[in-house]
Amino acid sequence: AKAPVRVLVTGAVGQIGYALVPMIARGAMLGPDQPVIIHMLDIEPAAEALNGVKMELIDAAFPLLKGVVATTDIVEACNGVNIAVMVGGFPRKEGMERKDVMSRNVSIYKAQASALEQYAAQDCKVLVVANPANTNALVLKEFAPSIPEKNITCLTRLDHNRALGQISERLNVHVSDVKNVIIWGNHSSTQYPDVNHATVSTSAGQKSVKELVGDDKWLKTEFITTIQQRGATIIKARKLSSALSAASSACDHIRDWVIGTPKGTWVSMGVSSDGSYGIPPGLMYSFPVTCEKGEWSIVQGLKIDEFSREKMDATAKELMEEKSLAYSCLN
Ligand code: NAX
Repeated sequence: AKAPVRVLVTGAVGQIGYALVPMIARGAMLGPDQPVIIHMLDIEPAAEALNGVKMELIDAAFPLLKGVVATTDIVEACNGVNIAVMVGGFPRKEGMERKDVMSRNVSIYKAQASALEQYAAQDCKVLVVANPANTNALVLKEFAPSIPEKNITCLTRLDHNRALGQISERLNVHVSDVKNVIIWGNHSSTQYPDVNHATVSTSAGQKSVKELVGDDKWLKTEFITTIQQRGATIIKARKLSSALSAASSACDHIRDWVIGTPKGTWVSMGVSSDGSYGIPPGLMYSFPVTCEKGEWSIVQGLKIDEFSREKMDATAKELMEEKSLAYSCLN
């Protein structure tokens, strides 16, 4: 039998955390034959609720779940973890300045970076979900210099999956037949969902999404804004932000990273830029990536037209601004 993998979920009491831990315990993240030990961290006011989630995990009698650590102590939470999914953070509340929210998250991610660096397993893979996701991941990377840069990522897979979903609805094809959309940039309303290289599997082979949709105007306007605004649309409908889709996408992100992407398929991940496609090196930016043997690589050589270039640069510019805001919070 395989040795259990330790998976940390921070903010485990929150909506995403509550949806995510049972998925992990059922094998949706690491596969149906991989035992797991789930570490859950939340803050002191949530300690009792955290214990309640632990009780439910026990009650569900998951065959793959070999242990649960539920704690408000960051050191205990990080101890020996192989995977860390960072969902906990400080949400923006009405009337709050952007800088105040940033400042709170910078201090959280700075502290958690040090704890991960000191106590997590050497090869720990980190996924930041909490917003501002790219910039929280950037702070984590800066303050955990001994964690390999390639092990720190942020979630844009939800946006990627939303784009697959919208194309599937529009073309009336199954979502699993659509592939190779791209989310470029920030997990924010400046992200650029790009279908220029996306395809659909049909009985007559792979067809281009652009050709099948046949409506360039829709792809360049409504499609893009639908994906950019999807989070807000869900809040409007549910009075709560996306949770099950975020949790499911976090599982997809880690699963593909660890197990690998299928041949000929790429996914979107927020990763540290190496300068590919003219994106400033070191910026945490969402790129198309393929994964093999636990390592992601940015897909190279895609043709970028002028429309795409502008959108890719606009979202990079926003990330540079967030980066300087984050740095200004350090002083
Ligand atoms: P909730 O407010 O329901 O849960 C957040 C949890 O984090 C709470 O239980 C809170 O006590 C805990 N927490 C706060 N500070 C903490 C700390 N320092 N250490 C550990 N835990 C801490 O939010 P939820 O709806 O679950 O969303 C979580 C985060 O995901 C938010 O930042 C949200 O903006 C972000 N999202 C990111 C998405 C993405 O695609 N990257 C999509 C969904 C989601 O909006």
